Amino acid sequence: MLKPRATATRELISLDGIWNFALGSFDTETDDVCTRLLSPELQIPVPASYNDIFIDRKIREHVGWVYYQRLVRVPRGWTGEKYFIRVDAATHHGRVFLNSQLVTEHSGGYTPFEADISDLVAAGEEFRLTIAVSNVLTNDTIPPGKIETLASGKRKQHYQHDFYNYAGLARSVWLYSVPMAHIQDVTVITDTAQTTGIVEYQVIANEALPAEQFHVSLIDEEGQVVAQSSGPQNRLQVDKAHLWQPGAAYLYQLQVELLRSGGDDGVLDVYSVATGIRSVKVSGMQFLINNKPFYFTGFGKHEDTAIRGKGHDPAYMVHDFQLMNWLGANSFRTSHYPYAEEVLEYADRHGIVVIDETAAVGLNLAIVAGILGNKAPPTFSPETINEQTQNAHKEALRELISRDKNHPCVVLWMIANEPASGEIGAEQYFEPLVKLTRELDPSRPICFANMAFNPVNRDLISGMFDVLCLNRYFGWYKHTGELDTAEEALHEELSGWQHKFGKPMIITEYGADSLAGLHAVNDVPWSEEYQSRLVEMYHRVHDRVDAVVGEHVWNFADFQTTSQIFRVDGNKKGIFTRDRRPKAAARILRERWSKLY
Ligand code: GCB
Repeated sequence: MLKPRATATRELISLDGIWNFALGSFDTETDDVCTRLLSPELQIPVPASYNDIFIDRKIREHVGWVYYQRLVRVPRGWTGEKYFIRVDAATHHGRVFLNSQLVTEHSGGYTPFEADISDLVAAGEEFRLTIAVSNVLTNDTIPPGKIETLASGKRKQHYQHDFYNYAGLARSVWLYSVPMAHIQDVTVITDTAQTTGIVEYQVIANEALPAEQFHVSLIDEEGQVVAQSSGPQNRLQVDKAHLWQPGAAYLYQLQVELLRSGGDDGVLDVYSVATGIRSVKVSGMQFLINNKPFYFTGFGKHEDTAIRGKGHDPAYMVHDFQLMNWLGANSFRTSHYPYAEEVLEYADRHGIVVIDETAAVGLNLAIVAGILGNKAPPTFSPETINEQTQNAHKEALRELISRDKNHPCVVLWMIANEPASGEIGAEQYFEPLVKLTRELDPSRPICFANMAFNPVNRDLISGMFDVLCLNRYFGWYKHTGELDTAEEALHEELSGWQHKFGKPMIITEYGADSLAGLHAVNDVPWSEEYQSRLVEMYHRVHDRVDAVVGEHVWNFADFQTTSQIFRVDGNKKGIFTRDRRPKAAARILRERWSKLY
């Protein structure tokens, strides 16, 4: 699905701003809110999660549907065009109503969807746009969850991940136009052969058009056309190409034109895709970008800030990238869901490498049970993670790859975080997902994040993946306060994985909670010093294990979680506080990463 853009043939109107807002019930079927005018008593900014905007527990902890509404006018010049409402994300289910009519619905809280409204409202007319959003998570959704009805009748949402279930319209909403005959999709795959850049493209139009009506130009950063071609698919070659390099991005524009038929001048439609020429490969124990070994330094992140929750905010986005750059971080992971497309565009532009993750977090019933000291039910069963979950997971993969396939920054797909990879049923669950991911994108390696309960002798699925990604908390959840023992245990474990698989390994999570301002001379967990010493301990081990090709600290910044006795106003494993002030460990990372690469 192409990101909407204003071009010579397309127009784009942002619907961000203040919308009317209301709580709905658990089930929209019984609600008539979408068919009437909402009072402006409660108003809300878009984009933002709704939970922390109001001073009202009922809204913060609401389980079910909420409604967003505003008036929208279709520009009068759009007669003869096609136009769409596009929602960048509705977490986790969205239903779009035009006046009283349902025009589209979508499940999956972090990928876009749209509705063609050209036949429903004429150019120049105004309509009432209502978007119903539900935050409910069940075994049919990704991520999964479960609803409990408390004795009081209140519904409580449970889920197997720790970050807070922020919901609403956390990304932009758009109204945009395209010409009647238009470009529907573009796929770009790049490679390198010595100094030559190779760009393969495929264009899909919404109507069958002869090949000569497709015209493609590759334009460099100086505006010079460096290669041209016709036809809906082809292969372009660029001599002495400027490669997209980590830390040194170079972006060509792949400009696609649909020409008018009959040879008369002019175009039906035009759309450009920012294209970084680079190659990604796994070879032995190395991860190669442009045939050079790459070592990942950086973080698992969250889209999380005070008040806006998961609302996209360009000021925070740029500041976060500045802080990562200050530390010498060259990469990050979109833990634990696809991030706003603007984040990937920025990473493309600035040469930051991305591990792109689906929202498949919490496919593991042993973690929560383990924390509560209960016996865990099986993760994979008809009553728990089942065929419906797997179908939702497949859809999540399709939508992630369809949205992000053209970003040069994305070098690795992460298809799940910490699933029960050692339990019966894991292979049957993951095999079809691995196959699907490889069919959807044969050009990138794939991985999942393995957790400590499934070490090398218990894990059943790592053989299917190209890169081993390990989340490990030695010195924190295990061997707490005992860094010497933790160091030995970590080294032994990583050596075991290297010995068995001989594949590149990224430590995709390591870290410790620390309360900013808490200091201690001894190894006192929660102090800034302990967090610092723990990351130093990991670094010593990473440097001793050849297969380790990267380290992502958990987490970039402190973030909000559900209420738990081992979280203090959220997860405090940030190297920065939630308002982005550095803790002591920032210095350790800066020293190491800015020298390393
Ligand atoms: C993990 C999870 C991450 C948690 C983290 C923690 O393994 O992948 O989502 O936030 O541990 O701090 O417990």
